[in-house]
Amino acid sequence: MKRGANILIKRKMGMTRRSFLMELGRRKGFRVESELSDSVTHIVAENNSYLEVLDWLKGQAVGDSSRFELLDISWFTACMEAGRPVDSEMKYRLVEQCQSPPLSTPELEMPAFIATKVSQYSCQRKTTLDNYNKKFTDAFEVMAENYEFKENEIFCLEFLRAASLLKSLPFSVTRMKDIQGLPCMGDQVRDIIEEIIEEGESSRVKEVLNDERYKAFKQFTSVFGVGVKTSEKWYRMGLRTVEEVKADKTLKLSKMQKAGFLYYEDLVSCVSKAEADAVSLIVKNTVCSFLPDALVTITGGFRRGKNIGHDIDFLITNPGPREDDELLHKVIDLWKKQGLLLYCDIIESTFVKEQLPSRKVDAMDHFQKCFAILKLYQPRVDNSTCNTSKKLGMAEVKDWKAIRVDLVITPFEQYAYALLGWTGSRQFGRDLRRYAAHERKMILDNHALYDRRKRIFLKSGSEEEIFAHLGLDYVQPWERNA
Ligand code: DCT
Ligand code: MG
Repeated sequence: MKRGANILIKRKMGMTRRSFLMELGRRKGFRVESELSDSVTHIVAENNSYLEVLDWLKGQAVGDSSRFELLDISWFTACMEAGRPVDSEMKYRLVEQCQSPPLSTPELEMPAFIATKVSQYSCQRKTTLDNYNKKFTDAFEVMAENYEFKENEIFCLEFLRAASLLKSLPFSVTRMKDIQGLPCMGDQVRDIIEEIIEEGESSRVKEVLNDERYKAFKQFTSVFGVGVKTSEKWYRMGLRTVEEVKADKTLKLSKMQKAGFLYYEDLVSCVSKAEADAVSLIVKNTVCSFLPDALVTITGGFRRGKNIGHDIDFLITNPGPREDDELLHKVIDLWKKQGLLLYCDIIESTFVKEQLPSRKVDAMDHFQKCFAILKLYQPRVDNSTCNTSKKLGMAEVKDWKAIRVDLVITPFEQYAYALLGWTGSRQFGRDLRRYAAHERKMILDNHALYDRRKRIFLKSGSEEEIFAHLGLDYVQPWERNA
């Protein structure tokens, strides 16, 4: 930032102050850019007049400069205090004053701060688990789920994107003005936000929550192995609850669904971080007993810092030159022998070398994998001397919990792509692929990144390299809770 025709020291001080304020803004969750770009919405200056900033803007080849709000530093300070963007009222605006124009072209190094427009892609936002807009995002997720049950993908995605966007905001939305200029805020979404602001709840969401079909589908899909198609079939048969399905002995259930009903209570109760750590130890020990150098990484929600989940996802790779196609089978066989395996479905790899990545946004990948249910023994906290499943008087004590575990085996050279994909969130992954396709003419999936213009595969040894290939700032796993 320029401080008039001042000497070097002052300018240096200016840069330090600028860095400090930029850092402060970023820490508070604002998007503060160091350079002017298309996404900039607000320009903040300190010690520069309206005319000086305007002159500087003219030299920046930005076209119509009226699209920026030119504000005084007092606006930025007010935002920092409020923890949210405050209205750019008159008192904060830089305005033309009766003063003579600067004698020479101002040599503005850079106007102070530039708060940028929020990106429509969640891979260009930081979304931690601190959600300041839960009452809105919960409502959107109900709407999205209802549209998913109706197989209306467009409306479903509209609500998922809106939920994801509000999760990334560093403040609670309290007025319609707060969402002005934000992407992903369609009419349906705005109506619900408005109603929640005014009434405290949304009548449309309430209607869905009381809807017979929604309630039945919600129950059915909570069973492992039951999706929308099966739910539709059962609903048409007049079934409405999990108990009714269980009681109907004429139904043909898949092996997966049978396990889903058998361990229903355990599986609907969430997996805790402590349980994830305990299972992680079992997986690592078993895998390393066969391949000591294997890399076992927990992915999914737990890698994003969540402390509960519906399952535990693992990625397994062998850094050595040799792959072991039998590893997964060996692990599963051992668990069977140890009596730890309650269910498993092994899917063999369908990966074909040199095949282009999948263009589908929600495509399954081709890795060898296993969807399993493990028996996790839990230490009982009681005074009895029995600490295993022994007869306690008349009652049998269950001292284990059924836990859903996904194991995915990846070749080492695809590991970074698999890690990025399996870390999620689902919405973050969708937006990464959408961004790659629409903004970079590249195709990304869990195996590779392909540059369509150059017609080459881009190799990556780490997630950081994938972001770099895509021209994106790196987003940490805990900032991917979109
Ligand atoms: N994923 C993927 N391909 C699949 C399934 C999942 O790339 N066939 C990605 C998307 C998210 C991530 O893997 C983990 O999936 P989930 O376990 O469904 O999601 P989660 O974020 O771990 O959520 P939860 O806490 O409910 O397990
Ligand atoms: Mg998971």
